[in-house]
Amino acid sequence: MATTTPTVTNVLHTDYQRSVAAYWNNNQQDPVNLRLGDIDGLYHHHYGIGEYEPSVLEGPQDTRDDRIITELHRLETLQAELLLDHLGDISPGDRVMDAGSGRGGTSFMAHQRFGCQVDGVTISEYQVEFANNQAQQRGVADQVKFHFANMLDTGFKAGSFRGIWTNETTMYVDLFSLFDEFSRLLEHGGRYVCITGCYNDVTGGRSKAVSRIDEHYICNIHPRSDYFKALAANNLVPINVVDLTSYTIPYWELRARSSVATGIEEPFLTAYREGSFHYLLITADRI
Ligand code: GPP
Ligand code: MG
Repeated sequence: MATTTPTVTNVLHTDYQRSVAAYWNNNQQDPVNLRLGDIDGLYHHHYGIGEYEPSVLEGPQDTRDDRIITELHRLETLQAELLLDHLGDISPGDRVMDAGSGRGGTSFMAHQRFGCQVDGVTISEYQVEFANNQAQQRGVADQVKFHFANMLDTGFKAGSFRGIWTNETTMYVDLFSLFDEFSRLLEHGGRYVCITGCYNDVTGGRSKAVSRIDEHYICNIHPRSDYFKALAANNLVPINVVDLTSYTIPYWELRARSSVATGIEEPFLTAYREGSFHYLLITADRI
């Protein structure tokens, strides 16, 4: 339908965007995401928050890893719940957008919670297909739709969304272009929620640990200050900022002890502990 489907045909604009799309089309068999998602069909591409239950490390050795994996998934789901808590009042008649929707985990949770239409956009055609298959299996394909679209230029109608979020996806794009598009898409009073990793302007530039994270995911982590400059430049006014750094460290400590560790655990732990990197939640309203 013309009102719900983006009309942009030229989705990938740059060689960088093509390389990011290729990464997410081709690096999708990592057990750290599939084994966790298989637990309940919510496939996340973000990290976790909250204390883990210490007993998962105890008990029989042969089931220890399964307990850790279940716990990691619980903490990732908790992170998405926290993000959705900040979206404010969303009614079933509203429409919300998941920018960089991955395999759809947060989108399905949003639909469960608000009962509204959810549109996910991603530049990975693999992810679009995976998430739309999930929507079919869940019987919500008429309400939760995933589009092969660029979050910098979605093609959706101006003012058509009550809420937009990015769950760890802003490090792939220029924030000024992104918030320009979100400002166009949100209705007046509409809300934007961002969970991100950003580097600390106070400690200086990009630390070695932060650079290792950038290399690992082919992303470009922004300084904390850029978020607020780009929001202010686009009529998006912060109402809440929460430093989640101390809440995500246990997730990384537990993940480092699991069979699904990927090697990026130590750079995250170093960056967070040395203070060169924050895990931040930012909520802003469109004025
Ligand atoms: C990946 O989630 C998240 C990102 C690629 C963004 C980088 C995030 C920062 C906070 C810097 P994932 O679930 O695909 O990663 P992994 O495979 O490591 O679990
Ligand atoms: Mg993951």
